Amino acid sequence: MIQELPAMINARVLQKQCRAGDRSFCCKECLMGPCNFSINNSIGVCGAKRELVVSRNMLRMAAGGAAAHCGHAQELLDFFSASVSTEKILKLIPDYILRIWKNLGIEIPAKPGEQFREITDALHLTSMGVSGDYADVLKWSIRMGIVDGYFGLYLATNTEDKYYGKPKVKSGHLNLSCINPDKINIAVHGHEPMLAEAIVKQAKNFPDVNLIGVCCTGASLLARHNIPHAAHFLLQEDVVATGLIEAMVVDSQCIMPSLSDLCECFHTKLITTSHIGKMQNALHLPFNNEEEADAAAFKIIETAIDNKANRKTDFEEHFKVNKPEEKHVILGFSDETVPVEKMAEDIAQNKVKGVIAVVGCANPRSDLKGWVEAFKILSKDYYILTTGCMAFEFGSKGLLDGERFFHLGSCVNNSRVAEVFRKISVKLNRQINELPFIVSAPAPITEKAVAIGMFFTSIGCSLHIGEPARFASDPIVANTLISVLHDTFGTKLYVNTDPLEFQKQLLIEHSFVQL
Ligand code: MSK
Repeated sequence: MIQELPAMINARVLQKQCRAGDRSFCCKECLMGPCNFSINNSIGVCGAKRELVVSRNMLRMAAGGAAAHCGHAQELLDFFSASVSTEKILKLIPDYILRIWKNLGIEIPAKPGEQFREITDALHLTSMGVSGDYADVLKWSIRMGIVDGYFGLYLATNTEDKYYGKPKVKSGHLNLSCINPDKINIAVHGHEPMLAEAIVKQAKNFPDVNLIGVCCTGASLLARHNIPHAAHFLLQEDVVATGLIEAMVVDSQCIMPSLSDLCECFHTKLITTSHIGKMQNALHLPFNNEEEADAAAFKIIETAIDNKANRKTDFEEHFKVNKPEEKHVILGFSDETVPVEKMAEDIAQNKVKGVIAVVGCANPRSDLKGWVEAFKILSKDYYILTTGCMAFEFGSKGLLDGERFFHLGSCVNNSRVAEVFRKISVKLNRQINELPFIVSAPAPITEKAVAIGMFFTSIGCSLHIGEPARFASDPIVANTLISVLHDTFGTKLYVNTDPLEFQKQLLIEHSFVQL
């Protein structure tokens, strides 16, 4: 049924993951290398030691993640011709956190746009021959977390809320069953909501159009407009492979380059909309403002309607017979609708041990089934807040009940999680770092997940990283991170790739807090 894969793809071989890079033991910052640090005590051609290389790689990932989130926020501001105002956001940082950062020698960007200078400095200092002090490089990763959190996550979320409204709690539809074989299916995928919002507006005039979301653009449309969420990052190809998608509209971040080849195998029209995110074989429809976004949205709908004639009817029959069971979830939570007061009371009265935020991606290398099961068991003792692809993973297993599991939206909406932590700490009259708040990225994929982890570390949460535990592969780096968290914040770093072990570790080590 599927058309022959283009000869070009057939001739290529799927790349095996590199064992040195997997542990972050590869340095390719200069053309005398690359140097492989798999052997302990090895020294690079320039004299760099392994701990420096692992720390530099970590900072580069955190800087990449911060660039993506700050870029997302900036795109929104440019779109609305809005000026940057971070004053209100920065006022949310508690004084004790500012003091901790000061003791670490970290200052927050003061002037508008300075966050981009910080990202440039992080890349500069990790280029060959600048910083040779691995501990200082690690400190910069925390600094990137702060930039990511306040100038990326908070700024993007607050701007989206201002122009598109704050989500409300509701029941929503999630998984591939939302694809409708009797309609024209348009999938919107990526992270920035501007064009997706324009399509939502225009699609109201076309009753034959079925709009569905993918990845974080999907999570944000689900939370604001109850547009069904078909897939997270990992399932984006499955959406196209149904053979029922007339247009796959992508903006930026987490879009697999494979979509370009995959859409060629079906009738799906791939449409790119970000001025920086282009793909081969795609129709490119960039926009700069609301008027242009409306025009692009109209053209996309027209293109999809015309493309329906190219759909193979066999796919419709196949989907109807094999349609997945519909999944409905409770979603649309924010720091204003999560029951902060009850959570605080339950912590104070030892009814729960704390709150775990399960954030970030769903890496296929990880035991995703095992992680879902582990958090299901942990939810008896903890409230679970969740965002991004892990939220989808919980939803697809029927766990997003709005009682123990709370879906707070897309990746940039992790600022809502931070606000829940801050508000609970205010209610309990305690510092965030004195409370049982754990942020877990059990299956990270992207640089953004590293930046998000560093952000939560910087505000005083304990951090868990699952597979691949890349930065804990070097004992010097791992021990430095553990002692910075312990000595400076009084928090913990959990590096555990085994769901069952992590769950047991928490239940044994983590007792009820005495307030
Ligand atoms: S989409 S960053 S794979 S959570 Fe935000 Fe999922 Fe990770 Fe992308």
